Amino acid sequence: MSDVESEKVKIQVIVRTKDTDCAGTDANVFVTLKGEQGETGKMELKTSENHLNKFERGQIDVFHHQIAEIGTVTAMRIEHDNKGLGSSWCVDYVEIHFPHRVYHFDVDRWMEKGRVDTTSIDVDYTG
Ligand SMILES: [Ca+2]
Repeated sequence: MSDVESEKVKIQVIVRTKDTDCAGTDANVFVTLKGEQGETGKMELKTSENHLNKFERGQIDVFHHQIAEIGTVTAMRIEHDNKGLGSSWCVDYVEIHFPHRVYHFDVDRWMEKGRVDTTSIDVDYTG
């Protein structure tokens, strides 16, 4: 194992879709974490540990990623590519589970082209 690989941190990204009409999406979803020592770049949330059809109404989906050390997390961006029918999506919250720390981000917003016209939301970590 190289030094670079040994410095990787295993995280879980947990996303809850709101339990409201048409909240679910089939668009491709990405999360970026910003930390005091760097940022992750866009991570695709591709394979949900617990659902074949991810990001549906009221669902909590769990994703696994390995990232380089970025220090204390300061902000999170969640975005989607607006693909698929009914791509609008209402996100309740995102939680990032590090081995020794959990960062909770309340989102509670729609992401879509059209009405609110945003497919990207930045949330600062407020503790
Ligand atoms: Ca879906």
